[in-house]
Amino acid sequence: MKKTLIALAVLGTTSGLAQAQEVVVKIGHVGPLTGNIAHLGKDNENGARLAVEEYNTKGITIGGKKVKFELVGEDDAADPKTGNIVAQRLVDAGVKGVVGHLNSGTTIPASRIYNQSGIPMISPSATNVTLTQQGFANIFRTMANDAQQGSVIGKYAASKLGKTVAIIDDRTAYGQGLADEVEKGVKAAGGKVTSREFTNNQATDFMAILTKIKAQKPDVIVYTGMDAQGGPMLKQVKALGIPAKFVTGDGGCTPEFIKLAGDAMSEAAFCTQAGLPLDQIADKTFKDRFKKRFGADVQIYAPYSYDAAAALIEGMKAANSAEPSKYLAALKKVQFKGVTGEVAFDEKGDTKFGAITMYQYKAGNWVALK
Ligand code: ABU
Repeated sequence: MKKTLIALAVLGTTSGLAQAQEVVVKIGHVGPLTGNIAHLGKDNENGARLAVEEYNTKGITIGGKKVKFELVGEDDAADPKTGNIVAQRLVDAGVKGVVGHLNSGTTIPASRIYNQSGIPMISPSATNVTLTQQGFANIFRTMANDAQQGSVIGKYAASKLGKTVAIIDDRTAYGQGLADEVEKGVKAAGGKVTSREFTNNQATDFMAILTKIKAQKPDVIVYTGMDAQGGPMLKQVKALGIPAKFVTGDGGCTPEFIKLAGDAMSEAAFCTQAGLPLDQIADKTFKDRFKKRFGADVQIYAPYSYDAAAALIEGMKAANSAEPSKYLAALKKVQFKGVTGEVAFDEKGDTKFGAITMYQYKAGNWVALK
């Protein structure tokens, strides 16, 4: 008995004790892992997962204990009701922070659940302006918002592509909100909005809307929605012989859009991202590490998802605590070099260093315009 006690005491002075005291800190991730934009949800989840795995190699100690971060993934199927259910599930599972959700339409309602629970939530992709205007101290995002994006799209469309613009949205919080901002931008640039039409985020047939728009002969069609609709919509624009330029926002600024639009892609297609091009982000090796780990190319917001997870961890490190009530104040003040560049939040929780990039389709890819 005496020998056993001595052995334990010796262990307690060595790394064996630190090992025994390793604590698991759960970080939630939510996005659509099923449905027509599952490829984007997986992209976001993989970004957060890479951050967690890479931070775990650094041997981080918080509150005197070695910490292992664990990503708990949930699927909200891009559906607001499911989003609320899985948000509550993450809270009940004891996550200390959440990366997500992907869609504004799921993120905004779920943010109320995280707010009531006091758990910090950082979306890497939900761009609707309202998200950070609710007065919630624990809600953040790592990319620019739709006031910035809509203004760029509207002004670019009306000043560079033509004076008359038809706008179609998908009636989601994102699509509708961005369409409103695009309309303001078009008018600010002296252009005219010929019509506002809408579809939904499950639609595949846009012929009736496009036939109506064709008769109005707009110079530009702007679609605010996701790639699952935007790609097929451009195909139908071509099938109807509409000569308008086509512009879509960040929800369509993906390799998947190009695949879905197929031979309708041409240099008359444009899109925006609420961030920097992959070859201009701070960490030039990110895309290769991502590809090596997941065997897939970045779709769009994986780097911003990485930085959202990194911000949660940097906040915990700065506060020397993983308890939300203790590290939230530190998270609000973090500033560090993430994979996308400097990461820091303003008083509302928006990124301080948001960028919007306009792309044009050229020779098989979206190419950033100078
Ligand atoms: N920002 C594009 C897709 C996500 C969203 O805001 O709904």
